[in-house]
Amino acid sequence: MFISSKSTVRAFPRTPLVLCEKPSRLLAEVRFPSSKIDGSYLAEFLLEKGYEVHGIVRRSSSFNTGRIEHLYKNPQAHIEGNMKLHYGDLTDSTCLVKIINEVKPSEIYNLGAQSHVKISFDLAEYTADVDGVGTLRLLDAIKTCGLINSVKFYQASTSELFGKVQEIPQKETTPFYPRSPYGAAKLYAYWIVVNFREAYNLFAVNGILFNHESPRRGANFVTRKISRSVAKIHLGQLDCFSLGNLDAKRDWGHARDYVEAMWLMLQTDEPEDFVIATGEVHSVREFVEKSFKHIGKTIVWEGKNENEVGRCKETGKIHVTVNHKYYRPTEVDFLQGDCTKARQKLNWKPRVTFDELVREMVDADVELMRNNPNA
Ligand code: GDR
Repeated sequence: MFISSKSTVRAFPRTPLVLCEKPSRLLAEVRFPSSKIDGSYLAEFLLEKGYEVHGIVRRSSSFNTGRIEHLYKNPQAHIEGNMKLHYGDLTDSTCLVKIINEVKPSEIYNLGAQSHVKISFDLAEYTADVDGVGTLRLLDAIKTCGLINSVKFYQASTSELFGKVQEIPQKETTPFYPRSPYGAAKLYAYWIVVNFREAYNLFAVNGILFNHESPRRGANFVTRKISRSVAKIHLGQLDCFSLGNLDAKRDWGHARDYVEAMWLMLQTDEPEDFVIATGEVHSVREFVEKSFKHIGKTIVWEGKNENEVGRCKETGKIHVTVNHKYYRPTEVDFLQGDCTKARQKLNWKPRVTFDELVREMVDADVELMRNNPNA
């Protein structure tokens, strides 16, 4: 669901004064997947700032706008206010040209992607098309529409570029070594953005964001899979769930903090690439332990590799098993970002701590599952 939709947001400040004073920022278009978390938080953030936000949504036979429903002027009737949606797709150049030409944005945030790393091994060609060439299509559409000198472009780059890390921690100058079709596609996107900046003087930036989570995270990313399962176990709706590599380590922040960094990158005078991260590293195993701790259970690990299980110390029940099907052909074992540049130049810093993130996700899923056990 979350990988199937992409959307764009355009924005312009509502106040006529700002329109007059800053004509180059009159309009902003933001590509974001409406059913993904970043798009929904970014849309909220921009609407709050007075932007008019335009999103591109991929056509689907089922509704895929769940995470932005509350942003409609009338959510019951889907009546648009300052958030407007367009049907479109990163694989369709014509529609991108049409939408950009109609909207004439001043800011574009390209968050559209097939964003699941494991799934990219199965959908490698599609991932390359959407995440890699799709970025080129969007950049070319800006050029075709004659907006190269007026628009500011944000590209959702990723810590997956660092893959098999060549340096710890990873910063803007760390060499890339992607480990998946997703990472390789994003590598192309990264460099085509740099090329448009250097060749055509486009204000284009790469936000190299490390993992960022929230209760809105898609259900098959590891943090949300854990928080959902732990919530169901707490409510007696589930006994046990399976994970893959428990020892993978990530630098996990909160998505709400990270969309602010996206916006800040477009408010600078010179386009530059930035790493956005917390600098803290935790394992999948730790995320599991903390989530269970929050519902009053202590997890004790037994066994090794695929035979490892997580048992509840208090009840003796096995709640976690390991399943090989969740392993990746090539894994990214360890990511830790150094966001010193963003701290210094954007005055950005992460606010939500790891403990707060885990608690917020588990609490939200307990609430969700209590009201709707089939969610
Ligand atoms: P990631 O996120 O691949 O880092 O990419 P994900 O949550 O999928 O995996 C994180 C780590 O957890 C391990 N893992 C599992 N992962 C999933 N999904 N399901 C499991 O059952 C499981 N068990 C263990 C993985 O092997 C991995 O090491 C995310 C995406 O949002 C990208 O789009 C984004 O670019 C990066 O974060 C930054």
